[in-house]
Amino acid sequence: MQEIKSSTASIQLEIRDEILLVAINRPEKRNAFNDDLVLGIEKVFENIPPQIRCVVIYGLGKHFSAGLDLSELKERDAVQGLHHSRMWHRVLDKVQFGAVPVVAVLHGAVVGGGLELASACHIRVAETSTFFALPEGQRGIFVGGGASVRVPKLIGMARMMDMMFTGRVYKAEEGERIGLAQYLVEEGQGLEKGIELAQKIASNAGMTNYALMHVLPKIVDSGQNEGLMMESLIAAISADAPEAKKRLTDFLEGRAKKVGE
Ligand code: 1HE
Repeated sequence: MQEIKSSTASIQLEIRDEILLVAINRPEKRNAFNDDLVLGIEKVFENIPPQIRCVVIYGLGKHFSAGLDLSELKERDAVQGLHHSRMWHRVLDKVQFGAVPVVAVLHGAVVGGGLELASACHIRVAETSTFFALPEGQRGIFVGGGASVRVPKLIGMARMMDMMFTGRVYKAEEGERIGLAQYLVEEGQGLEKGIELAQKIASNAGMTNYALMHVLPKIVDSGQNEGLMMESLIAAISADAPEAKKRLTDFLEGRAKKVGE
């Protein structure tokens, strides 16, 4: 077990074969993100060991994360606020567009910046205690960690507006139904499920994971013509890789699993 530690927060790291487990460890403040913790996340995603093929991130204690540490927010002026928000963008871009896919395992509060981190990950698993909210609306502020870009892509703009206008809280089951999470599991089962999914992701061809992480979001953000051209290019490059050729041969010669096996 490795630890990234500052005077106010820590992140625990554990390697299990090709999977890196990242545990946010500030339970006494409900894993609220002060700058130390945000920069700790950056350090983790800048230094993914080369053998790692997938990350699983989760929170220690009763909650995934209570979002931004509000005690730091009070002291900032507008210019500092701008730079602070851009720091979150920089760090969460390293999560979303880093070396390997990231599975978030959620429980308890996934609110504000906690939801911003979760929405920068590639797959979300929610335990039944999970609740999702964007309390920025009630705190008199606006999201600053990328939620306005990433959350509407999961649930649509109208639902995000509702969450901020009215303080609506989505419980786990409803959150899974609308797309805030892809998997709903019993309490205490999240990490096991997250690792199971990470193992599947790790067993993919590297080029497929790369295309999903780095190309698909650009296709989605682009116009139809550009998107279709990018799709053709990445399809051709992926299929040309020796690993793809081997996987296709394995299937054709009866050595690969069928769909659903
Ligand atoms: C905090 C924070 C925090 C807890 N910043 N200190 N996020 C919010 O508006 C959510 C605010 N937090 C809550 O609503 C609740 O804490 C929870 C529902 C998440 C958890 O409740 P509970 O009963 O388990 O814990 P608690 O007793 O409220 O909190 C325990 C301690 O954590 C307490 O400190 P203590 O010194 O009195 O023990 C709380 O003050 C502290 N704590 N949450 C600072 N968020 C990039 S922009 C993103 C913008 C946002 O994320 S805004 C949303 C902020």
